Amino acid sequence: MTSTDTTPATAGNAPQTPIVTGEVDGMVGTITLNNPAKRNALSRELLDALMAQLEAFRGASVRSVILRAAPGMKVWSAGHDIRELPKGGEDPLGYADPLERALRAIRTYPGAVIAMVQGTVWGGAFDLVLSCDIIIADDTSSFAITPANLGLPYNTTGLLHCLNRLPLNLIKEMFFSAAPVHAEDARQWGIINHLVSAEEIESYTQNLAGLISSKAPLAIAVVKEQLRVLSDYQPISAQVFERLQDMRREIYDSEDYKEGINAFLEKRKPVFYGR
Ligand code: YXS
Repeated sequence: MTSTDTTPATAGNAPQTPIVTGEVDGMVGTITLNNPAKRNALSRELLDALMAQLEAFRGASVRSVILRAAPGMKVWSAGHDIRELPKGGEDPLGYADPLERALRAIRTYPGAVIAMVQGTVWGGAFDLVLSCDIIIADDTSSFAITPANLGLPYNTTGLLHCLNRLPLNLIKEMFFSAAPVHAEDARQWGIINHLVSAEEIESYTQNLAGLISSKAPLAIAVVKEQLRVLSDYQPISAQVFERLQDMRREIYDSEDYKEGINAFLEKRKPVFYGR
């Protein structure tokens, strides 16, 4: 098993504990998110390291990738790093946002990307997990999408990811309530492919990744891209798209959005007035 970490050593000091590590075992690569102090918040630093690891795997023709949190973490990922969200006046989830770039990197990786989920998944990390091809979770897992906690306008691409995977009534309940969907319900709703015990999730995931890696890689890479192109294809007119963007701009310019961010940073509950 070879391991590579992509977190640069700090100049002059001993290398920090890498917040993202990669290991390759045969034709299966594993990316581990390891920033417990910030609950694996999806910061630019963490996401750049994740994307660098995927690129390294692509260069090494790694056929299947497992994406996981470090063992023992109760939070798989706390979602977008709220400290890096704009404080208003610009799209908080624009095309160039590091999270959006990471989602595209996962969705275009020419091999299976399998999310192995132990612990809670929040906000944009739910979009990250949904962007993986297969999700395997244990009974400590839960999934929440939380823009309503921040007053944040989710982006249309992210809504499409949800619409391609989940029933509309579940999507509405998750976005409206920001409440976590726990493991058993996640299995029943089809959020996850397999719910397995904490004891067996690692071997189960490794075995599935190994099985997929033994199949014809070109056939898998192409069928994955065909499915991505077909599922992303949603003909909406330029006028409709512009109207949706306008509606989102109203939100990210709102007092509520500023209040949501500030409340998190000040560690207090937000009070929203709908303006
Ligand atoms: O105060 P320190 O410096 O120790 O740091 C604290 C938290 O500030 C930090 N942290 C985060 N930092 C940036 N962005 C985050 N999303 C984030 N979450 C946590 O981690 C340190 C420990 O946090 P603490 O004390 O709350 O940990 P805990 O174990 O008591 O609770 C774990 C969580 C995940 C339940 C709690 O941290 C939490 O509720 N975090 C926020 C989850 C969330 O709302 N995520 C959505 C982010 S926005 C996003 O993803 C999308 C844009 S959207 O809004 O559309 O969904």
